[in-house]
Order: sequence, then C-alpha cells, then structure tokens
Amino acid sequence: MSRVAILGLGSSGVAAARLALAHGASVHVSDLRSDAKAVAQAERLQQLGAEVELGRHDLARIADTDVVVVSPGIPPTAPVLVGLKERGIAWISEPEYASRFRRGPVIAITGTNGKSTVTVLVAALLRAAGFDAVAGGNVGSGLAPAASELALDAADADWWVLEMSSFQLADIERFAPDIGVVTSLAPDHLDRYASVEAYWADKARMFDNASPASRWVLADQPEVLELPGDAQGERFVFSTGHGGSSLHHAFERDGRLALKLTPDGPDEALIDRDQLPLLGQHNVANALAAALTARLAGASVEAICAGLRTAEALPHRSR
Ligand code: UMA
Repeated sequence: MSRVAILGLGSSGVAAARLALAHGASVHVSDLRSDAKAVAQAERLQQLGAEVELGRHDLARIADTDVVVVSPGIPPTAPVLVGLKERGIAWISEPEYASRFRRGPVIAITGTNGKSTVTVLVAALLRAAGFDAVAGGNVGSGLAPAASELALDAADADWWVLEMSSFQLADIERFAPDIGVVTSLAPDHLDRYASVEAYWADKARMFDNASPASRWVLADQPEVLELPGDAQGERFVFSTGHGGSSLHHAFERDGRLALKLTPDGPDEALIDRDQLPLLGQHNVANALAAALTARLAGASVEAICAGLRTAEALPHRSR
C-alpha cells in the first residue's frame, strides 16, 4: 500500500486525499488551520479512512511516506517545506499527482491573464466537436474541479484541459502535456516571488518534459515566445495583431478570426470578430488561443465556429 502525505486541506488537498484513498493508499493529511471549517473537512476525510492532523505539520510523520503532495497555497518558504528540504524529502504538486492516474491526453494552460477563460473555452470547443473534454485545475471558484477530482471522476475522458498556475507547475516532476498553452506573461504574485523572472521560471517548468511530439501554443509576446527556450516540440503562435503573418497560426484579418496551421496550408476562416459573444480585445486573444488549441486537438473548423458563437464569459473573471 502506498503511503501519501498531503499538505493543506483546501480544495486541492481534499481532492488529492479522496483520490489517494480511492486508490487504496494510506493517507495522512495535515493543515495549520484548526477552525470549524477545517474540522468539518477533516471529519469527512477521516470517515473515508484518512488520518488528519490539524494545527501543525508533523515533519517526522510526513517524512515517513512514499509521496508528499503539496497544496499550491503553501510557499516554498513555509517551515514545513523548508524542513522537508533539509531532510532531503521531495514533494509534488496536486496536478502532478492527479496526472499520474490519467490515461489519455492532457492540455495544460498557463499564463498570467486569460488562462481560466481559455481553459474553459478549449473544453467547450472540444465538446462542440463531440469529444468528451473536461476542464479543471487552478480555475477554482466553483467553475471547474481540481485536477484530482478529474482523476476521480473523468480519468478516461478524451481530453483533460488543465489550468496550471505557476505554484502548481513549480512542483511538477513527470507532468508532460500533449499540448501546452501560454496565454500571456506579466508581473504577478510578487508577494511570493523574489522577482518576475522567478515567477516566469516556474511557468517555464511546463516545458521540462517536452518531447518531439509536444505542441506549444504561444502568445505573440517576446517574453512568451522565449519561455520554452530550446524545449522540443512544435510551436504555434496566436496574435491579435491585424492581418497575420507567416509567423502566426491564429490571427484576426479583416474583422474575422482565422487559423493557418502550416505556412503553405489554407487560411481557415472562423467567425467574425463581431460574432464573438466575449467582449474586449483580450477576449479576441483568448478566442484565438482556444480555437488554435482545439484545432490542434482535432476539432473541426465547423465545431470551433459553433463553440465560439456560444462562448460564455466566466462570472466575475477577466482572466
Ligand atoms: N497551509 C498549511 N501550511 C502552510 C501554509 C498553508 O497547511 O504552511 C494550508 C492553508 O491553511 C490552506 C491550505 O494549506 O488550508 C492551502 O490551500 P490553497 O491555498 O492551496 O487552496 P486550495 O483550496 O487548495 O486552492 C488551490 C488554488 N489556490 C492557490 O493556488 C492559492 C486554487 O487557485 C485552485 O483553484 C485550487 O487549488 C484547485 O486547483 C485559486 C487561485 O487563486 C483560484 N490561484 C492563483 C491564481 O489563479 O492567481 C494561483
């Protein structure tokens, strides 16, 4: 029986604990909180067979396991992670753990702005094309489940579309998306990172396990185009700059969104910009990123057009 330690009793910790228990692991969960909500969550997991400790992390107990899964809200400077590092104990993020139970292709979407909208939209476009596609990961806010919930309820779906935050990418090990998307890069989370470069470096970990079969969908922004470095795989670029160029695989031309997957291939006209229900230039970029990704995943142009025409904005989210 594998022994799994889970740090943090938020939505990702609870989901990872349920996943580990469902696979017969012996599970130890701990969280510094001990408020009423934490107690209620702990009781639910205890009923499923987990050992839960609130109010502290017992380093010796955590070290005595095979896998340590860390919640994204726990920074590397947290005493528990510093203590594990001192003992030479490695840990992984919750989507890394979840993806070990995945038996099909994965699309990963990261970036500073746009990643939630693109994640939900890619899944919707793939469903419009008849695929069993599920969105999850960092999205949160009740809009999509944690990756571990997908592993529990949709392990065999045709496509997983996972939003990955820098915190989640920081602690991957084998995670290797079939298609990876970077929507944009801007300074963010500087309360946790010493520099913007350190934040972007965690996002760049998405490319760590690249193979020649990997496909990368990148915004036409210098920082984004540089992020993969010399990672293997094919690059595709979306741009809201008018007209498109030989560098662009998704673009807007004469008021219409279009794709061009190969330099010699045909333009594939999508919908008019005015037909996109999502407002604002940033959502044109999101639509182009999602359309290009869905097309690479096998959706037809017709299905993508139908999905774009009925795209819905996420409540209270601009990104
Ligand atoms: N904790 C400890 N020990 C510590 C520090 C914290 O036990 O030393 C505990 C806290 O008490 C808390 C838990 O660890 O109970 C941390 O939980 P969490 O903050 O990781 O929250 P989750 O509910 O698991 O939500 C996380 C993501 N949160 C963060 O990254 C901060 C959610 O992203 C995500 O939806 C969810 O996993 C499922 O994947 C939210 C977010 O704001 C939406 N993300 C940031 C963003 O989008 O900018 C990155």
